[in-house]
Amino acid sequence: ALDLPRDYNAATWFIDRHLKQGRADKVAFIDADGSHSFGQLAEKVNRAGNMLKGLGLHMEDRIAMIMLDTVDFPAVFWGAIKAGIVPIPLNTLLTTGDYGYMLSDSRARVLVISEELFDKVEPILPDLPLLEHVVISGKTAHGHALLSDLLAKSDAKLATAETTRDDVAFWLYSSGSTGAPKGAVHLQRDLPATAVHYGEQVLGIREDDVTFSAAKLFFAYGLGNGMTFSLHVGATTVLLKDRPTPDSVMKVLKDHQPTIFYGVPTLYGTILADPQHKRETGSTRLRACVSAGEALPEDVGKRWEERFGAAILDGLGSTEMLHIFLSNRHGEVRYGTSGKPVPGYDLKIVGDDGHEVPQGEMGELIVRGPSSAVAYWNQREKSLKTFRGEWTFTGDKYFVDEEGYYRYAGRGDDMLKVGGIWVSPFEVEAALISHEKVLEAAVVGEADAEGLIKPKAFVVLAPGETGSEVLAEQLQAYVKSKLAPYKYPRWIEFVEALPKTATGKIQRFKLRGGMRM
Ligand code: 3SK
Repeated sequence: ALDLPRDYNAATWFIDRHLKQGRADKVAFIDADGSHSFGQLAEKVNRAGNMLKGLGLHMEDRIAMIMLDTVDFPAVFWGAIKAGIVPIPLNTLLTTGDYGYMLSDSRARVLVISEELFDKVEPILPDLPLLEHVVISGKTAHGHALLSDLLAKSDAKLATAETTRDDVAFWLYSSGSTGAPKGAVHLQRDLPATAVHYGEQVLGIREDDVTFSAAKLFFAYGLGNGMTFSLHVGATTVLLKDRPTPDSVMKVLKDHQPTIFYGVPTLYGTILADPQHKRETGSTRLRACVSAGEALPEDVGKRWEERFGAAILDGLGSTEMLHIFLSNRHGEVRYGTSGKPVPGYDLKIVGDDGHEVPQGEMGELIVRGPSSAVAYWNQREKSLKTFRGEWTFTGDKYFVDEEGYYRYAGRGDDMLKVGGIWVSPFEVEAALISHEKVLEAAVVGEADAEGLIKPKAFVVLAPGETGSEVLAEQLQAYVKSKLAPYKYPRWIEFVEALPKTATGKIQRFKLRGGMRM
């Protein structure tokens, strides 16, 4: 474990240290508005911390952030941490209903939200009595306060809160296979642990790197990639506010020539689908790429390395462990595997009885390491199942091959990872079933042409209804209107009945890879 002092606030290392180390004028972030130096960032962080205190917040109070990737994100996140206040970045792609749940579950007293996303929360604000202030990042206040105005009025000096390494620093919500999302509670010590063990020791990030993460800052993967790792070594980070499409990503690669790029398998696959996309039309300085979120198909890794001249380090991480704890290494990449344990983390593969299985056999992957969340907020039973003493149960099935590489073998539950983000089949099924023409539905993961998993729905129609392409499209549009759009089923197959157990449970395993009754 890292030798952190007991009295510890992560902002001292990640933000304020750069001023003492002569980086005040070095560029920390480049976003849609231009460049922001480490000195400017440190001042903005102080102003953000003072802003929150000025709004009446005290140590351990919580704020929610629904923020696109601009420099306002690190300013608010670190301002809160430096003041001992707990920031909770939320996925920016969710629905009004999702936000209603998370804002009331977290009891956040302040919400900082990008102006582009305000309409998603506006209808629920009257139902959130504990939410006292809404602050808008952007130029249109929508009847609330503008972050820029509040920052301008706040003091540029802020005393660091007297936290310890074991104080709660921030939360991140993780989706579950059943029920509501769970707030994973992370400590001050967790951010430096991922920056040292993965960022420095595996990825080898350096001060002269320029990094770009297509995975957004709200996501644990993006939080490390697009913020913590660079701040740990004093590197420069490019932030993309827009959705990461192949074209927008290639434009950032071309314009900013990053040396490190972090993506997810779906994105690597779609970039490769256009033969014009290559090292010469992107970044000629690329020296390392990272993939996580879902298993990287072997072929995608090999084709990317050939075309872009930089290997992809595929790894496995989780919101609960904060970042990657199992990864391929430079010079030892084995595509089609998740590599080997990251230094500082112990891994075991266990059977249903909790005992380690013999080498080569499949079981559940469990992990012990210095960045594990301590619990899920307000969810005792789910916490007990996941955080068992020092070990965190991942729910992922793995086996280790003869050379010690970990190979992914699926999920222990029915959850799907789509473009790196968890999707619960139950949620998609519930959306489908709420359509008047649908009687029953079952959703499973199906590999697309690139070998990447997407939701597929098997639908039993209500009596008198007939399946057609038009109806399938209507149902897809319907799901998109009810849930975050990335959750919609890419294929819909109409069936007479679903396979079920004697007790009426849908046997999803029979639907994977096609209907087998
Ligand atoms: O969810 C994931 O797959 C993930 C991967 C890497 C780092 C962090 C996370 C949450």
